[in-house]
Amino acid sequence: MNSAQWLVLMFGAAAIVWINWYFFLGKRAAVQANSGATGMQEITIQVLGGYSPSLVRVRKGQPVRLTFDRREKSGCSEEVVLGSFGIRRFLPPFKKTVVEFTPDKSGSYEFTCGMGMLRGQIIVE
Ligand SMILES: [Cu+2]
Repeated sequence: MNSAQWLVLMFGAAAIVWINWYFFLGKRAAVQANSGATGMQEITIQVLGGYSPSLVRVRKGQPVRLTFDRREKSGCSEEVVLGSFGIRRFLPPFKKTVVEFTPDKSGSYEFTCGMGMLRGQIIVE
């Protein structure tokens, strides 16, 4: 093999490692919501081609305030759906939208865009 072929091979291997890290390990880095003196568990989720963080940990029985900070106009992310909590909310572009609920059962709950393409997860424990 010549050096150009090696380069392509190395690049391909690096891309595979990165993709695996991004989808499997990166996604697992859950963010624990902060709860201040009020007991409100607050977290801001950036909406830009996906949800960041996409995995959020909260405690059962305490109110949760998710602030969706939508930084794009792409039609895909204009709605967020938390089916298990009966929530469907329009997210105006370049604005922050607050969604509040109190999880009363532990488990793992999905939140998605209106079409179910972008996905995130809330873990209640
Ligand atoms: Cu979508």
